[in-house]
Amino acid sequence: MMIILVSVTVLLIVISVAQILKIAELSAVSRGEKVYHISEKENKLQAILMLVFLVFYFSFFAWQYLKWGKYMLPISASEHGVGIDNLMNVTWALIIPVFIITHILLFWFAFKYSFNKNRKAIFFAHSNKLELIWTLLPSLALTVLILYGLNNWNKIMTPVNPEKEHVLIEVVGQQFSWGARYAGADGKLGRANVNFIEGANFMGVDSTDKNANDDIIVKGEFHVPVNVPVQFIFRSNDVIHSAYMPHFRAQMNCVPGIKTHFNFVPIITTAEMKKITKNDKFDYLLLCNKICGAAHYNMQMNIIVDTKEDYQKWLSSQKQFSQNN
Ligand SMILES: [Cu+2]
Repeated sequence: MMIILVSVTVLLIVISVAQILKIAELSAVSRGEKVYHISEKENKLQAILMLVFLVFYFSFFAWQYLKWGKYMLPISASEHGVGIDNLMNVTWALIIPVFIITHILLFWFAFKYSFNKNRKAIFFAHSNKLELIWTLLPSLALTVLILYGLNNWNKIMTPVNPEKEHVLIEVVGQQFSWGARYAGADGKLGRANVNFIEGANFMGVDSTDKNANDDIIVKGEFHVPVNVPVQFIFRSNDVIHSAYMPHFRAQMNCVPGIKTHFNFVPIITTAEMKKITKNDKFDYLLLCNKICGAAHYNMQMNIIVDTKEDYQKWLSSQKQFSQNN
């Protein structure tokens, strides 16, 4: 009811303002005034406002950076993340100067070339040279960025060589929590199927598959060893989720019915990152980055990066799948 009343009131105000303006316009016409004539004073004011806006605009960006800059991510905790950060920095280095120069020119020109009845505009239809410059320069910049990006992408998306030392973890998302499963001593994850999801077996692990016996399933937090490649397999039990590990510059969709992959090498332990960020409460996080329902914001899991020894200790203290069932 309140919304309807407010909407009707706003509508009536708009209609009355429009009517008042119309009356003012008609009475000006009847006095023989030129209604759409813009005086020199108005023109100058608009030109100055362009410069005022320019200052306000850049001050606003500076203020935002000073106010929210502290929420930026710390240095990358994964090997490939360093490459992503470099790519990002190169992109900024290209974009920021262009952004500043074009915006200064935009508003300065609006000020400098505001209407002047004594000045005649130059009729300028075409220049091959100009066309060539503003086509070639952006294409060149974009080609460099895309090739650089592709190079990074190929490095990031190459799966871990299964022959080499690595940790295999399956991450499953469901409304509204995460679970992680380790392959255990045999290095093989047991089969899983949504039809087996029941009670504590929220990952739908097939208990008749012997590869599943030594699998380790954890909730709340999962551990990874530092400097060892981690191969992730992602699944979803219900809707599309997105496994987002910002400190490792990693994100991959979890899609019901298919398995997706990602891998990274953690290079900074949780204890070291606590020192770097000067925050005793710091924890790496796995978040959901796809709005998947009402409690989406609360869908997270802690990631602990341990030394190899601590990781082994933690892993051996966890229950195997066969001990739970
Ligand atoms: Cu989700």
